[in-house]
Amino acid sequence: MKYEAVIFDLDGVICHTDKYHFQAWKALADKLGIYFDETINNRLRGVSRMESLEIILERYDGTLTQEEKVRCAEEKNDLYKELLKQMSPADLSPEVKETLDTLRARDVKLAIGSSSKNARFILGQIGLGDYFDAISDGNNITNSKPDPEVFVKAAEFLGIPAGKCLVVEDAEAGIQAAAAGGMDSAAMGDAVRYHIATYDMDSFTDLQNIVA
Ligand code: B16
Ligand code: MG
Repeated sequence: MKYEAVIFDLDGVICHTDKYHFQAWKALADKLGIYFDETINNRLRGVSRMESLEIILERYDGTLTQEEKVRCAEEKNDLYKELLKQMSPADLSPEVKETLDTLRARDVKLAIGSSSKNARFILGQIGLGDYFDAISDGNNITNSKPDPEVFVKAAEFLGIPAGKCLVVEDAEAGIQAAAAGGMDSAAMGDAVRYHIATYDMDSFTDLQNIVA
């Protein structure tokens, strides 16, 4: 088999939390009087929480101390976590679950490689709390995508060489991170339009053919 492991990004691949990120950042932006829309929100895909805040503050007239920035990020995250409580196993699509089960039945190792510090909570909400063989997330990295660290760690946790791992991503920075880590990638959603991945997918089930 060409790949012994598949490392999945979480937000935008396994499930969709964009609307909750948007709502929570919008509430903060409104409070600070900063313009914020879906296009700016799109730039936050795969980017860490503090880097996301810096992108939002590009349109801020004043200046914030580091302490104030940390408080803003905490405030956004508190609201985001409240919103995440609405998520349930119904937010896991049948095609995602079926594809994961098919890959597992072929003895492919399955891992998460997410920038989010809330990854384990989200996985629990959608009923995949104990599902993956390894989870590499925002809590075990110091450099975020496009740095390959999150995927390199996932491969290490699995004990599989990078050349035998396939990364599935919806963010441009995530595809770049996979390449920087010496891994092939499969793009879905927003990442498809850049045509920089090893494979561009139409649907999640395409993975069943890619990992043949
Ligand atoms: P948190 P992913 C990323 O998750 C999101 O795409 C990105 O929008 C978010 O800022 C980042 O996680 C950090 O999330 O604030 O929960 O730590 O796509 O890498 O799974
Ligand atoms: Mg993503």
